[in-house]
Amino acid sequence: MKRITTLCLLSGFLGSLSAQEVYISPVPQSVDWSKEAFNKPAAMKLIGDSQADTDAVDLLKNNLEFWKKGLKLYIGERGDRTIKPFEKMIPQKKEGYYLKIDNDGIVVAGNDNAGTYYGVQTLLQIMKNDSFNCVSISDYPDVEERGVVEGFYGNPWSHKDRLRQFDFYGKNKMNVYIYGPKDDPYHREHWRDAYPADMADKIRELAAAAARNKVSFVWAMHPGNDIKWTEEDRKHSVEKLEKMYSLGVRSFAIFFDDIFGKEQSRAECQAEYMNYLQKEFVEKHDDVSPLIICPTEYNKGWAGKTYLPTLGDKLDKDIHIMWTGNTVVDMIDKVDMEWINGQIDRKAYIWLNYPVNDFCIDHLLMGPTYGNEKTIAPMVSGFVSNPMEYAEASKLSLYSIADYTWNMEQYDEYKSWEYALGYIMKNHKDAFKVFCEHNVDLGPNGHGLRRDGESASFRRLSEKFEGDNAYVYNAGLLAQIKAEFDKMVSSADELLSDKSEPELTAEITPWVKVMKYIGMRGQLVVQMYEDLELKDEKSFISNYEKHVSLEREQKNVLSRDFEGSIKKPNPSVASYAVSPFIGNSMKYLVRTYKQNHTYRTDIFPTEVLESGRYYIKCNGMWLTNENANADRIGDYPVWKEEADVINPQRQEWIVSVEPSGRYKIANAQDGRFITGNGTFRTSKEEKYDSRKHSFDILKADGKYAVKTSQEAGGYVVVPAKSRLGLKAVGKLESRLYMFEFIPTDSVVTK
Ligand code: 14T
Repeated sequence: MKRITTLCLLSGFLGSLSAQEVYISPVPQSVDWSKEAFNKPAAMKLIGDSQADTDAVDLLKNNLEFWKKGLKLYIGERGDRTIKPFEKMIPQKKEGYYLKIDNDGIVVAGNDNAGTYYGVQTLLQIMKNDSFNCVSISDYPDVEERGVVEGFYGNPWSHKDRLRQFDFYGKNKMNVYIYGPKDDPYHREHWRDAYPADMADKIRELAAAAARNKVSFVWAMHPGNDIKWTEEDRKHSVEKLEKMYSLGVRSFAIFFDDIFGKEQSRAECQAEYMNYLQKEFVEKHDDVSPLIICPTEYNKGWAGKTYLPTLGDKLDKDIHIMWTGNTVVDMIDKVDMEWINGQIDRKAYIWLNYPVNDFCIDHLLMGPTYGNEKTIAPMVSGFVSNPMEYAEASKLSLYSIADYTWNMEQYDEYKSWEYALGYIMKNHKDAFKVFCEHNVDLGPNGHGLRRDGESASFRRLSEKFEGDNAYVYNAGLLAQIKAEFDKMVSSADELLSDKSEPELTAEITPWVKVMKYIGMRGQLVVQMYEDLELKDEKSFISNYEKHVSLEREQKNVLSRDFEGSIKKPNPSVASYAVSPFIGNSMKYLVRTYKQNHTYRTDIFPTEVLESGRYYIKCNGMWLTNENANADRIGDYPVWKEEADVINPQRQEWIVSVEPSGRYKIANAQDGRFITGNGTFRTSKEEKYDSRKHSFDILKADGKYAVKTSQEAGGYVVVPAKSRLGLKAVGKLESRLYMFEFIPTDSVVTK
């Protein structure tokens, strides 16, 4: 009874299901619910299990109990005796299946082995519910290869992450996982070398686990940085692939991305090399799948006139070619597909750079997965998503990618997102939804992709308050705004206490904490509006001080703060609407307070530059922490011509004003501070010492001059050739030493 109520509520909310229908994801091609209720039997009897796909049978037996007598469950694939009577019901499609559940019996009939397996997955989804109606389903995928490419820069997924992913792919009917983490040395930097024994064992285990879930484990090699087009390196390549074959890998990809301009990026050479691998490796085995190549010119923005047509022409027609769209990070439409398929004389294999966040690592991408056109299924040979280094959090979007690639035309991004929320955080769906709504947009980033709808309910209120209302006290509106902050705090508390999804909770905790800090800061802001209205100076000042300390604590929260971590971001949550509201409000509040009161106005800093995160530029160059590693000694910041798209944090500097009014400048990626010598610290023992390591910052014409402290000599910091130099004051032309400090959240490069 209780169950039925929940179902009713759910269906009322989503507006489409009646009480006896069950939501199935990916949404099947054709579902026919009858009016008749299915009476869950006391016992079931399994028929056909000796001939049917063994993974499907194992899955079934691990989840349901079978007896010598009971309602009959027939299982098998086309050609099996057991399901002969139902054969004409099976869709003639790869990985298709027919599923019937009624009071005469249950039938799971696959068009092939994977079909039977997916039929069982659907059956299990339905059987999780206590009551539902009889149903028959005819189903198959729209896209042949559906899944994930672990292809990001940063901390690779853990072994456990990957095993948990494969289980998730099986349940959501994704069938490919391409292994290509940029920071696995045996994938890229030392591609020629074999994996050491312990890592090899793990790969073997992964390939087997993937297979059990009907996922093909594709191992990718990235030789492009240093491969020579010689017989010797061709042999090295085949040897490495054979080694991987011996670990149970049966599918392979070769990546030539991000080697633009190198000798290794020539289409003729790549094609010849790939065809060699096809002949000397793939065709030497009878169980290796077609190769996949990620080309160097993998998006339209980078495509010249000849590279892609050359690949299209010369590459063996069996080889798949990957493609990210019009730009590196882009959603895919039909016109794009027509263009690329014409270039490469085959159907492109889509590498979707979403929800990958290696270029905006302080953001989690938890919004609906939207923007890919729903008619491109017949034009792609595969569709894989490059996810976040946060494996569990990525499942939110991957759930929708699975749904989209299985049944494109019926894909509904918002409905799919709603169900995904409940799927990955069952016990705290509402709190999790609040969290996800505040983690949608990427913020300004080098690739230009933005996502709509972040903090939507908050924004409706804040826009009113900041717009028409011009920050003027408005009790009703402020009460509504406060309720939004309260929701952030209470949802954060609920998620922080979660025990049911420890893996997901571990990943998102730093973000959840930041959401809580922002919520609490917002509550203080609302109180300060009231204090100002009531002219309660004491309360205003005390709330102001609380806010300052919360803000400081928030900036100390780090994600991935473990030894050897490649990136340690300070989470950015609700950066689109909520944080700007708080910042603008604080400015308004302090300014207004100062105009009308004198009590303790000395506590407000007169900052030349506000504490925050900045890019530091001079003469068009970016100050960069080249060798990011908090333990390294002897490094110094250097000037780079380009914005770093892969590791933007290397060019991000945390500038904080000290009680002295001087500034500490530290790198955002590894926390190393700049000393009074213009270098990073010069010995392990050297600790941050404000007297020697902080700087005076002076402002003129929108630019800044930076001076070392008196204790450090009172020099002017200058942009020496490739690093920071020091000059005595007075001998300089001012334009040489004027730096730009650009707040990182205001940079739009597109
Ligand atoms: F192979 C490609 F399809 C691809 O997307 N390569 C990388 C990928 O590993 C990375 O995760 C993704 C998002 O950052 O973008 C590509 O990496 C880039 C892209 C750039 F524009 C690296 C440097 C760039 F300048």
